[in-house]
Amino acid sequence: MKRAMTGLLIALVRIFLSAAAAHCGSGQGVLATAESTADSEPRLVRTVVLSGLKNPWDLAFTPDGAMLFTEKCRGLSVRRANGTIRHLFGTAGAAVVAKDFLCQGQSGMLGVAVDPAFAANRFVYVYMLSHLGDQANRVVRLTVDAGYTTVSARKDIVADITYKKTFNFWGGAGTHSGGRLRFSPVDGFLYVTTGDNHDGPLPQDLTRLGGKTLRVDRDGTAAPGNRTPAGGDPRIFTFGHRNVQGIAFHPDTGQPFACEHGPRHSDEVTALVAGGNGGWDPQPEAGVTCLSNYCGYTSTKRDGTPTPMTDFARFPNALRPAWTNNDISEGMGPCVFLNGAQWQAWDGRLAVGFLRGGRIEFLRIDAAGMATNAVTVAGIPKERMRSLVQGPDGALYVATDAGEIWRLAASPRP
Ligand SMILES: [Ca+2]
Repeated sequence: MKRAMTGLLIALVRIFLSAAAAHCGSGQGVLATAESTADSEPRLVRTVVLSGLKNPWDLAFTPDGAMLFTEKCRGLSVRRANGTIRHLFGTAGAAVVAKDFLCQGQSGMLGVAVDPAFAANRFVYVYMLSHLGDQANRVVRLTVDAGYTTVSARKDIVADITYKKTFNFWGGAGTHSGGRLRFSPVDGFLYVTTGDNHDGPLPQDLTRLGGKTLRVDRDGTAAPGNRTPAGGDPRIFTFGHRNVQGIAFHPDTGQPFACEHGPRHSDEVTALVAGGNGGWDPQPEAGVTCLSNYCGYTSTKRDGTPTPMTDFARFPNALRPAWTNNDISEGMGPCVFLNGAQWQAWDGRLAVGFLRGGRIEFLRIDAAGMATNAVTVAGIPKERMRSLVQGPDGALYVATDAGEIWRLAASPRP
């Protein structure tokens, strides 16, 4: 009851803040957080940068301030620093039409990343579903011209990331495709997150790329030091994942953290270590049957215990989650570390976005890589949070399924 009353109060405060923000005009409002009493916590100002988009999925900035963004069923576009927008790659109307591009369920044009040496090579990367070959998610490298008018020199650097081709009991084609692309600022390699496709054996199958994080160079070759278990695909960095749609690098240590969309009973943030097993194994155990041979929502156990996101009973050395979502899933998606003095008390926190949960939280991660505190960003609209990126201006950019890209800028409180 007390929890329900607290929830009601928070909801009322949010409604008030939303109404206050709505009166500020130009999509701009001064926001606060439920816990924002300390002087050292910054003020957040939200601005709507773009609206009217169709399922924006990810965004990335070039060094000169252009913002690349994807729309799941449309493709890759760019918003230049001067505000002009151009559809570069994807469906009809793009500067370059990708005839093999498919959009199906949760799959389509998902992650986008900019090469660390972009100023010299003009390389950008997208994660897209293609009907070429055996139908797969691909990491495609493109070269953007100096004026951001077109792309060229397509090279599919990873062409064999599994994709759910057909409907099964648990959902339609295209489900659980992962899709985030991020370069590590420390080692310079490209990290690719994938999903389990509602395929029971896939996350622990080291010969296929679904349910993994991958670590490759700009040509798609396995990076050195992945420590993939013997017999595995050397591009695999970690395995035993469900559906990783966020990956971020600690600003001090460079350690990658995965943000993972769980089944009904958990979401997880996990510090990744080369060769590690995330401990997700939705294939039926001996003597157990599951619909469509996938136990991800029900149980692999005779006692009915739900399949855990990290099964320490079967994998004692599995990667220990830094944070879990208190026995529910709210669809954790993107994440990024906040970095810079403008974030004051929140400098170094991990921002995580939720889809069904419709909110952003800032997690404090301790020296051991464990989350010790979470602050909910209040006063922002409740939307499905699809992408979180810190821009070159130090602000947090947010893409929502509803079709907007926001800028959340931190500044000292007056
Ligand atoms: Ca796990």
